[in-house]
Amino acid sequence: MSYTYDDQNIFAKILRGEIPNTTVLETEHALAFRDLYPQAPTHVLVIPKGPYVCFDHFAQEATDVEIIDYVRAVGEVCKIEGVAEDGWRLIANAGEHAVQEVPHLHVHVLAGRPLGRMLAKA
Ligand code: DGP
Repeated sequence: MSYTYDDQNIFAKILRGEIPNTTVLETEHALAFRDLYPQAPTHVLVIPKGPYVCFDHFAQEATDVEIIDYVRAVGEVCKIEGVAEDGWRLIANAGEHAVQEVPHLHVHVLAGRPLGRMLAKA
């Protein structure tokens, strides 16, 4: 599978400073900001700064430095948001069946209320 990155996606625009965001954390290779349409009291998106479409693209092509920075950024967001005690969920949607709306890798950090089961039973 080859990945084609569209640099006009909304998160690319956020990274270029063309669209505002509410930043929670910025690192050398990652940015974390609040979701515009929060689905839980804590709903933070964590994105790499590099042009990766989705998690599998990132896992296959990012450098070790980018991957370490990104995973540590998720951990730091958890600390900042204080989610560990009551529990939280990490979601990465990829592609059509997962209804990925923005084609720049992002994980959702969700917390602050009971989140229910991971998937509705089919
Ligand atoms: P997904 O379905 O996994 O691609 O989630 C995309 C998320 O991005 C969705 O929860 C809403 C959020 N979102 C869309 N546009 C914007 C925006 O302009 N700013 C911010 N902060 N979030 C956005």
